[in-house]
Amino acid sequence: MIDTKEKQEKLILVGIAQEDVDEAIASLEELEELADTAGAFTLELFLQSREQPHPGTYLGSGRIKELKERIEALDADGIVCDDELTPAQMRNLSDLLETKVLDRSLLILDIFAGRAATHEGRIQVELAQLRYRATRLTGRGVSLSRLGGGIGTRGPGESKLETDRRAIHRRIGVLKAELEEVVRHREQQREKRRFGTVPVAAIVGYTNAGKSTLLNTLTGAGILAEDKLFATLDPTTRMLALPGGEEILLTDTVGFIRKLPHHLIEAFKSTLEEAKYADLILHVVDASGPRMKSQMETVYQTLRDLGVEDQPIITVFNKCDRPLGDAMLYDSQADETVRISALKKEGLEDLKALISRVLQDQKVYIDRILPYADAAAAARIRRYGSVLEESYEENGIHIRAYVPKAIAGESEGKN
Ligand SMILES: Nc1nc2c(ncn2[C@@H]2O[C@H](COP(=O)(O)OP(=O)(O)OP(=O)(O)O)[C@@H](O)[C@H]2O)c(=O)[nH]1
Ligand SMILES: [Mg+2]
Repeated sequence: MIDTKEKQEKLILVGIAQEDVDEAIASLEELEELADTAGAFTLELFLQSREQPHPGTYLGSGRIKELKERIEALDADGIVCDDELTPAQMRNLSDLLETKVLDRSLLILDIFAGRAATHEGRIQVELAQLRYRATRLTGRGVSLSRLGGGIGTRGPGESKLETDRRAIHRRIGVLKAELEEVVRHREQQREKRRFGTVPVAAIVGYTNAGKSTLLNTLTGAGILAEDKLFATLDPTTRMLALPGGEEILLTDTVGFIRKLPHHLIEAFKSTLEEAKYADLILHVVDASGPRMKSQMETVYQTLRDLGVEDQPIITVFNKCDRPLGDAMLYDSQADETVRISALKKEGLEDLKALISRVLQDQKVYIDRILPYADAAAAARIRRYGSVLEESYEENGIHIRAYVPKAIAGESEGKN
């Protein structure tokens, strides 16, 4: 991600503590990781306690003066505010501070732009970036022009981001149409998978929790896993064989983070929605991290926002090879929990057994007579279900079995 031709930007990170100072500091520290991932160097953290961000300037006027002095003293290239700024706040701050002003959303968008590898990923990122820009280029608010180059101006791939307002709106139209096409194709694939009735488990979790490492460990998927935020953007799906011989599809996808920009959620909806159509959610948690609880809360909030509500959840407490913090490893929102180390390959058998069990619980009991002509249905039940009894009778095959809901629905009404 770090472009060696560009000089590393030195930034001051600015946050507001509303009630909980620890929470605000944790959020700023995470912003520092984001800045690092985007290739910038953090000079210092600058926190103001305020009930609300100032509606016009984010910070109060006294603190703005102080911040300006710090910018000069440290020779900073710019600042990053920990919340998404309104167009007015961004314009006013950059006028008052006479420096480059970024916000958390721009930073995340910039990282995504550097990560997007597939056609779909690129469209989604560019769309999110342009929508963010479109609101900031109205009226005389060309505050983005002060960005110069570097963070906040990089498009996906090598492309340079549009700065002309009318051109932006035109491009948004083109991208939207392209994305709809890609999404339609993807939904068709999803339908095909459904029809195949192999259950799908979606791996979700906070960024850097170890989702890709888990998929790699379980299936040898060979996808990039690294100690950076948002290493994965595009969904990867692999087959996993469970101890009972049953097979499932595992999908790894983009991680969540607090204050995920809504433009990104909007643009990445089809990717994020992988979880919505899954039969089972594997919620991977970094159990060794100091922010475990608030990260889990963010994940659940994001899942609710995406309308993921009905699926069973297995919470996978990962990185248990490391010293764990004081927090208790339990999760009242999950159906089951398990402790593992994806890196050291510990606890994987327990996890697989748990997946089998939860999927088994998902199955429904059927007691049916299938006409002999419908041999395919019987074969599917044998393949994907657990048969309790099978006998050949005058009018067909009598089967009692536990089967996935999809299969139960399929042969319904035929008995
Ligand atoms: N100690 C330890 N480190 C782990 C474990 N699992 C993953 N990691 C490390 O955690 C970092 C992040 O792992 P990833 O698998 O990329 O995490 P991710 O959830 O896919 O992250 P994003 O794709 O960025 O959202 C990597 O440096 C891994 O080596 C584990 O069980 N123990
Ligand atoms: Mg990943």
